[in-house]
Amino acid sequence: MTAALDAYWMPFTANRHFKQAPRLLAKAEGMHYWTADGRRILDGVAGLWCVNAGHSRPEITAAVAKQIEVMDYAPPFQIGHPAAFELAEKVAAIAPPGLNRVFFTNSGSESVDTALKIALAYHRLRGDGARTRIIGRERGYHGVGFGGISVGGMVANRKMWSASMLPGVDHLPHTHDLARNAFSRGVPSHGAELANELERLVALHDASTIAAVIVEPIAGSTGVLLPPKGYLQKLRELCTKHGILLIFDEVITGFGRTGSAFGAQEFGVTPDIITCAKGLTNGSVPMGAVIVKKEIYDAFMTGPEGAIELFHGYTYSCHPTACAAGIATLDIYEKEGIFQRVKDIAPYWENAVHSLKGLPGVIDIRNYGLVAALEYELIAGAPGKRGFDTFLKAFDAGILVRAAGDITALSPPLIIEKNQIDQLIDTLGKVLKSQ
Ligand code: PXG
Ligand code: PLP
Repeated sequence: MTAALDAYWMPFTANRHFKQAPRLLAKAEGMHYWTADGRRILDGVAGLWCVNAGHSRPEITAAVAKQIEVMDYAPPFQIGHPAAFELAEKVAAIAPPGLNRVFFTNSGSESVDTALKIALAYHRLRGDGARTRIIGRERGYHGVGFGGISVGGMVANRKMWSASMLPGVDHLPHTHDLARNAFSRGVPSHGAELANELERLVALHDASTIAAVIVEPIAGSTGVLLPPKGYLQKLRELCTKHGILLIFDEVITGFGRTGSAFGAQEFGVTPDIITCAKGLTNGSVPMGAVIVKKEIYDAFMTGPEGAIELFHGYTYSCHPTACAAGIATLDIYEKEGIFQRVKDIAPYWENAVHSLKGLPGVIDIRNYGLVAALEYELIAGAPGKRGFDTFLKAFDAGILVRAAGDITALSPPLIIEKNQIDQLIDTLGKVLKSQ
């Protein structure tokens, strides 16, 4: 028997609609969920872009169980525990060269807020305290903290709180351009010049007032928006030219999704700060991290040795169970060559998703690594309806996909096999044909 549904206020959910016909998951293993009534569902979105090594991995379960038995909790301020240092070293070892100092949080949203605070404090500590502006991007998603929604670019996440945004934030234009790039395979050819919009913002505000630019290498939450060829490189060049820190929000692109450890390596562009979460613990225990260049860390290590250098942290920063999960997760990625696996299977994935071209309402298909999206023609007067209906019908048909407005996003666990790709895409195809 399921408990009453009234008390729980569900996040990012149509609560009343859901509670009329609840969709309840009860068990997960490998590539699958099972519903409370025993139906098996193929997971096409790695939970929520996070279960990269597949569900309920025994190695992670054992590590977490052992840790919680030995030591349930350890305070993170002015005292430490070995697993935190071990995990930080492991994260640094797979991060791009030069990014080797790691601050732990409990989510992507906290990682973003932390990164923004570090960027602002960094400039101030170096005597460049007029750099207070942060530049985000339209259609960006950086979590739901006040910092994250300020630099983010999703109107529904912003409009209720518009008077409470961080001051001085501005936005680059998004790079989504179906007129020129529809049905691209991999990164689209057109749009690198949009990075030059940063020059316009510099001309407007002056570089001396800008602390950082934050972008997702691939925007996930708004429907898989890929960086045009050369765009991230150009952004990097302009940030360097103007002394602006470049932050890559890799909450989704981190830990193998693109075929490299981070999008930074995949796209050959090294930011100054990376935010991550999700795949860090394979989604098993909440955890996020901010990875910074050593120079940034060093800028803080200047006052008296007995003084706290950064007045920031969370009760659950580097929680022992999260650290244990993170260590076990990174071990799996390494042992099983998970990131390389993505590169190997990506061409098959690309062909499979693009086989849906021509189905009713489909106006774009795009892909990279083990991510893809299908975009649908808007139904007049009902934005988001086609995306949500597709999600509901797909769930009934035994696959979990993600609706982002009128876009279906796909991001399966990175252990997906070819026959499971076939099943996912065939089922989605049938759903689209039936609409
Ligand atoms: N940055 C990025 C790039 C993200 O994708 C966050 C920050 C926030 O992380 P937390 O752990 O605070 O949720 C995310 C999270 C979706 C969807 O619909 C994606 C996310 C969260 C919720 C929904 O695809 N990504
Ligand atoms: N609110 C109160 C009253 C607290 O005492 C604390 C932490 O001690 C917080 C919020 C912040 O919680 P956390 O450290 O889990 O983010």
